[in-house]
Amino acid sequence: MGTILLVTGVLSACSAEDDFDPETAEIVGEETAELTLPPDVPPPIERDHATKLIANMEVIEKEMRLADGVTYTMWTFGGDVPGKFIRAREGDMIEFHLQNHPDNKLPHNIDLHAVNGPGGGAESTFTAPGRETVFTFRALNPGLYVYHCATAPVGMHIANGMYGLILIEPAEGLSEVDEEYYVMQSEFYTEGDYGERGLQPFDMDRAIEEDPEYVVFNGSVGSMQGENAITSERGDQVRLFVGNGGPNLTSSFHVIGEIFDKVHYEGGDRVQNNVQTTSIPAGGSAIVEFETEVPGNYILVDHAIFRAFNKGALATLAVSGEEDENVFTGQQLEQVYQPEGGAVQEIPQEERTIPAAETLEEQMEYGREVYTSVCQACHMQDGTGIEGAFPPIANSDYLNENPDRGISAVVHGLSGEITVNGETYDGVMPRQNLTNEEVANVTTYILNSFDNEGGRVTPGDVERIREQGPVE
Ligand code: HEC
Ligand SMILES: [Cu+2]
Repeated sequence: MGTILLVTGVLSACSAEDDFDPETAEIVGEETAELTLPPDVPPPIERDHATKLIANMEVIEKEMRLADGVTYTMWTFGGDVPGKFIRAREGDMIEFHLQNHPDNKLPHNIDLHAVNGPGGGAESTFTAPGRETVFTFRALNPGLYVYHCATAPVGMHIANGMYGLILIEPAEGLSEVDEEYYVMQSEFYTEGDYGERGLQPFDMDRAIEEDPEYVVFNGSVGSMQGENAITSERGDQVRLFVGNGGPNLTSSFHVIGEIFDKVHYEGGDRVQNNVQTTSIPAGGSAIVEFETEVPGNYILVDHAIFRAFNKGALATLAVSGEEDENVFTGQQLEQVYQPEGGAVQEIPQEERTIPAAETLEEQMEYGREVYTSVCQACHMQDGTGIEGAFPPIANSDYLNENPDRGISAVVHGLSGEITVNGETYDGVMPRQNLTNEEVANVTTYILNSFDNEGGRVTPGDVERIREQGPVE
């Protein structure tokens, strides 16, 4: 008996939060919620009590960038896709104001998955252009929740950008981390194919087929790349609030080169440790946390990988700081591999049997074969590359200014910052193990394709660049 009493005493003493009931917690004071645009997250909540929290969300319909040269009429919560991030605390009484800008054409509403009540607030917030509606809900369940418009046709309102995240922090708060970011995946169904320029209308047939042209993070291709990459310092703890607006696809969310130390899968309380890829359903979320042990660029992808490399689902986390060879060395060796015998030697180039091209036509034909089998994986079939990762060799001012650079990239590899058509790239192109003949053919092929300015490269030119070393 004595023991039982003792145990009970210990349990109730261990945390004042044990008594916390979000449904009856006293509401103290009032404040206006600070909402943020992606990839930013409002600061952690310092309050140790529930409050009346006023959230103002303005719906704005506007034309926005979807990819370079491609725009789309987005319907936004707060002026961006995804919509503004809302951060509240378990037990808060949230007074939600939905404002529909007078210049908008359509009525909208909001269904917050954090709400216990009909439609998640959808019926209470049905708002015509130039009107405002208000409803109040109590944040009873901590977690990371999606919100979205639920006005008919619902799919179309979501497809046009109407989703975002609301975090209800548990009363005891979340653990302290160094960086927090807001990342949300979604798809766009455009009439034009991927990359087709101009203002692209919504394509209902493609949406019904669940066959999007774009799968993106934070509303556009390249939203978090180059200068806009999210950042961290080596040794920091990073927390990503990841949502999936859909409207249709489940995300296989993965960060290349990182392991999630913790995942609050489905945005709930439970934590799974040591996760490589987490599944995030449409209309769902996950909180992922990891330490950035090694500096470098980490690519966020939907590991349904064609979506990443062909539909836009790529973003970059740039980690700065000192290398730590105890965790990761980088390449330590690159040499010829010979199954029999270990001697390091050059592959005798004459022994490789490739046809010698006689004419420009033959060079083009053989060059195309090399391009398709080797270069296309990174520079894409049409030579346009991948924004933020692989530079275009189509209409490339960098290449046309000095075609020797093309030969050099192939025989010596290329790394460090370069500028191609006004965009900066800082990637690594590995040296390609090709014969002089093959290099001559493939560079001739690219110079005479993809709107480049022409030119012809001979095996002799390639030999010269091999001997001369990398071309600036
Ligand atoms: C594994 C991916 C990859 C492959 C395969 C690859 N490249 Fe590259 N390439 C790159 C990257 C990355 C850069 C930019 C390097 C930098 O930022 O310094 C680049 C740069 C270039 C450039 C100069 C920049 C420009 O856009 O004009 C040329 C030309 C080029 N590559 C041609 C080729 C050719 C030809 C092949 C096939 C023989 C090839 N590449 C294969 C990744 C690749
Ligand atoms: Cu809407």
